[in-house]
Amino acid sequence: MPDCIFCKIVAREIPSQLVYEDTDVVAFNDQNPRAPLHALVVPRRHIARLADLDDAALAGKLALAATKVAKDAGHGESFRLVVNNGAGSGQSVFHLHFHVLGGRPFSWPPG
Ligand code: DGP
Repeated sequence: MPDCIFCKIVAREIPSQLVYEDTDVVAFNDQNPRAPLHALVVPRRHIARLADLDDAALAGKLALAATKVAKDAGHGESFRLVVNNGAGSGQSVFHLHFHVLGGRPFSWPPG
């Protein structure tokens, strides 16, 4: 997707701090971290929103990659995954991404 910032990160056209990659999934640090660990786990192929994801295997790979990122950062026992789906939920980049947050306490319910 030509104008997608996360497609450009996946393609290494713009720099990021990669923390994980495999054939289907890439994870990199968020540029505006909200916790000591704040990484974004994305599919390599462009999928705009979670609601557009229809590949169960890829969904599992994203979840497993997110867990690995948390564990590798030393937060495997306490971390949070967030997916904003749609502008009304706070999604600002329309390439599916799981936020992986860790390293501080989290309140519930989220804001
Ligand atoms: P969301 O609001 O759920 O769509 O989250 C988008 C996140 O993407 C937000 O936390 C900031 C991050 N972000 C936006 N542009 C870039 C970028 O160019 N590089 C990196 N590393 N993160 C970005």
